[in-house]
Amino acid sequence: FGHHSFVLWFTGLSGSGKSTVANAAAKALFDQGLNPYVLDGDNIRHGLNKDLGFSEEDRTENIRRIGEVSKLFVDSGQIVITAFISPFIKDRELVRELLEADEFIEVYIKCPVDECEKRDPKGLYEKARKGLIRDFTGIDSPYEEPVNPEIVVETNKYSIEESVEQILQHLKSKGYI
Ligand code: GGZ
Repeated sequence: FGHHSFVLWFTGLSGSGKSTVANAAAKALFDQGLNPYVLDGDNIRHGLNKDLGFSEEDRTENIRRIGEVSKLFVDSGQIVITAFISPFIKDRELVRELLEADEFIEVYIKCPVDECEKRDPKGLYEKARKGLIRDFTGIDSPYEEPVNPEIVVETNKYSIEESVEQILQHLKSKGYI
């Protein structure tokens, strides 16, 4: 019956709202009787991937491992929501290839970099501008926009609730939930 496991793979800049929307979407799915799990920096970069930094090579390895973990979750019947910048197209496509075609749902959390910089919830953009942090995405490290994401959520135009609703609508229209 309808529901099966899948990955909602969020991608977007630091400060774009990935974690916020991911956690709100997880709550909405939970309220529908589903049991999603959110993978983010807090439970991955502080644990499994604490040996990795922010060079291009380390980001690629970060995403590869998260892809493999996501695959394990999907194999176990779980719904996963990942919230990582995942700035490189080739890395996201590698994760897509790991999974079945309908198990990978790319969600572009779209927000202009100047708006993310204005929000600067952790003061990281300011530090990057001052040169205190190197290789910061959107400042001196690239972000490659998704070419054909299944969902685009514009967090500078819509509220968190509207963003979640857009994601749920997609999942319903495609028969995931
Ligand atoms: C980007 C950095 C950096 C650099 C530390 N570049 O806003 P945040 O704090 O909570 O989210 C960012 C997080 C990015 O980690 P990811 O694992 O999502 O990145 S990637 O997918 O590219 O591997 C930010 C913080 O870590 N952070 N240094 N240089 N973000």
